[in-house]
Amino acid sequence: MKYFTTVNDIADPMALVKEALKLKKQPYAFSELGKHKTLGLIFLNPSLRTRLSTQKAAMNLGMQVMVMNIDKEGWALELEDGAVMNGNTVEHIKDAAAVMGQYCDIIGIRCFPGLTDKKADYCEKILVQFMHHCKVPVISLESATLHPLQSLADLMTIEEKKKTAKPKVVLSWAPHIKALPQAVPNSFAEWMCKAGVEFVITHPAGYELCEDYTSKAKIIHTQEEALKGADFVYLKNWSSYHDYGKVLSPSENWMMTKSKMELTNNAHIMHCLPVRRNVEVSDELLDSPQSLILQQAENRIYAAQAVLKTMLEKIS
Ligand code: AN0
Ligand code: CP
Repeated sequence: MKYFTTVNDIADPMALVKEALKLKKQPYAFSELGKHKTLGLIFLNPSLRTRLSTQKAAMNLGMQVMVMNIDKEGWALELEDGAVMNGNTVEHIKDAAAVMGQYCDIIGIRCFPGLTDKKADYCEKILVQFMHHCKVPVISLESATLHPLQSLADLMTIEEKKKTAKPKVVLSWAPHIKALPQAVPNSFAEWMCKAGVEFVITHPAGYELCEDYTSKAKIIHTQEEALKGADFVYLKNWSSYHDYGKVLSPSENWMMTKSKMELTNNAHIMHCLPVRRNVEVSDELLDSPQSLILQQAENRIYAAQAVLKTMLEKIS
C-alpha cells in the first residue's frame, strides 16, 4: 500500500479491520518494525485525535515522529503550477513536499476543503500535488473529500459491537452552526457500502452527498423513518454538496435525542468527535451506555497502526 486516501486503496477492508483488532490486543508485537523510520505528520488544519492517535500508533511500532502545523509554523504555500510568486505565498507546495519526502519515510497530511470551489476540493488539489512531489507513502489525515482513518476506526467499532451478522447502520445528518466538510460522511458511506451492513443515510432535502460515495446506500429523508430498527446511529453534520459549502436551515429539528432513539433497536450512538453537545446530539445520549464515542476515538490508534504496519512492511 503506497497510499491510504480512500477505501479503494486497499484490496480487502475487512482484512485491515481484523489486523487493527489484532494490534489492539497486542500493541507492541511489532515494536521493532519502525526502527530508524520517520513519520511526518503535516497539518493544514486543527486536530486532536488524528494527531495524537497517529503519533501513538507510530510510537507503538518503534517509529520516530515529526509533527508540523504547516498552516501556522510553515511558509505560506503556493498551490498553482507556474505561478509568478510575487504575492503573499512564499514556498511552492512542490518544493515543500519534495523536501519533506527527503526527511520522512511515510507522510500523513491533513488538508480540509476550502468549501468555496467544489471542483478544486473534489479533485483534491492539495493532496494530489503533495503525493506527486513527496515520493514517499502518504496517509490521508482527512483530505478535502475523505477521512479514511476515521472510517476504518468506525468499522472496527461496529465489528466489536455488532450483535447480528448484518446490522442496520444509519448515518444521520445533525445540525451545526458552521459549514463543515463532507469528508467524514463521504468516507463513512464509502466504507459502509463495502462492509456488508444494511446502510441507510438520512438528511434534510438539500444535503444530498456526492453520489460517487452513496450509490449503494438507501437514502431516506424522514429521520424517524430511517431510525426504525437501527443497530447503530452515526451522527454527523455536513454542509451542502449541491449548494456547495452552504448551511441550509431545515424546518425540522434534526438534533438526536433520547426520544428519537426509542424508534431504534436500542442502537449505539456514534460520532467521530469533536461534537457540539446539545446542538448535534444531546448530552443525555453522548454520556449514555449506548454511546461509542470514546471507543471510536480509542480505535483510531489501532486503525492508524494497521495502516502504518502495512506500509512499513512494504518499505523495510
Ligand atoms: C471536522 C469535519 O467535520 O470534517 C473534523 C472532523 C473529524 N470537524 C469540524 O471541523 C468541527
Ligand atoms: N475525529 C477526528 O479526526 O478528530 P480530530 O479532528 O480531533 O483529529
